[in-house]
Amino acid sequence: MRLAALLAVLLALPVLAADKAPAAAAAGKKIEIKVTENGFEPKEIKVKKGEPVTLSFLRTTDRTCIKAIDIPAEKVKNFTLPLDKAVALTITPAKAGVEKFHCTAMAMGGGKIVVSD
Ligand SMILES: [Cu+2]
Repeated sequence: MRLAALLAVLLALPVLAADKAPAAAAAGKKIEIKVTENGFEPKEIKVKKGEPVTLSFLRTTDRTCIKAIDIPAEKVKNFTLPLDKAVALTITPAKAGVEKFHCTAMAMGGGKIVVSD
């Protein structure tokens, strides 16, 4: 009896995992951030701890130094932002707090990812 129950659980597990994967992907949030002459727009975004979020960056100007960015807390370094072409980056912030993002060249731009519990 116990063995049968255990087998039933083991057989059910992959099905449960397969069920959950698409839901989790669908729940993944996407946030668009533009890089204009005013810098990052928006400068501050809000996300939840432990939830994957896709940041889509679109740089629309050559007139700032923000041509590549760093997000030190996510170990993102020199992520290149081509002109007029959106590029996506998925992160899953592990703890609540504020993660900064800025230009690679001079650590400018003052972007903030506010991570809540
Ligand atoms: Cu800069």
